[in-house]
Amino acid sequence: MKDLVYYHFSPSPPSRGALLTIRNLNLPVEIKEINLFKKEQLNPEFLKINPQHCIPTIDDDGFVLWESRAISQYLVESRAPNSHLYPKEPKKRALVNQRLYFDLGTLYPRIRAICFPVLFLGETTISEEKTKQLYEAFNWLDGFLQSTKWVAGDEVTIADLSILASLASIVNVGADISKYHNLAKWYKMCETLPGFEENQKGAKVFGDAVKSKLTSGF
Ligand SMILES: N[C@@H](CCC(=O)N[C@@H](CS)C(=O)NCC(=O)O)C(=O)O
Repeated sequence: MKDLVYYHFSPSPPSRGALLTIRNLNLPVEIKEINLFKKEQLNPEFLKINPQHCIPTIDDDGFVLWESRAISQYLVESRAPNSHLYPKEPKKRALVNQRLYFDLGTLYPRIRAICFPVLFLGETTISEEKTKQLYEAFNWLDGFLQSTKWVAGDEVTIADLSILASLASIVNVGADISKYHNLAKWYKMCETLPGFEENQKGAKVFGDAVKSKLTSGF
């Protein structure tokens, strides 16, 4: 069986999220970079693989899948079905899913609402309203972490990895998490996770790209 192929762009938060799952499972992988700044996702060869032209995308011996959280779920289920990274027990799994959907539907869209217009649409400031929305999401996340060590329980899961990739991106733009004590403690604890440094490197490139176009910060 061939190694898993991972189409990746390191500044991209979702792309780093599923890569963290690969690193935490310690899977052999062939990474193929798709440079979004050069619009390589629109190359005909990549469009044949993923007509929706988004990364991350995997090719697992001919099985193609995109959507970072679906990739993480698939990789744990296919490679390490008994792993705590995606627990099988229904209530534990439901909580992991809820946190993943929180990232997909709330946290990451609020980060994207700040960064996408700066990176691609010529905006140079961050509105008060968008900042308020971001910090509201931090506050909810801080609340999740009040009674558990990790975002969905006392063991690390793919929800932590997905949220880490999102959060590191906006922290590198300059967002301040220090007032959210549980969140700040969790972020520090994430330093122990495989792939943390690699994620930080990509998040820094992302943060620097956004900051280079801003005339003022948060
Ligand atoms: N919900 C998707 C989002 C994927 C996504 O939007 N990826 C962006 C980079 S952050 C992308 O590939 N953009 C290029 C394009 O859509 O053409 C996921 O989590 O994988």
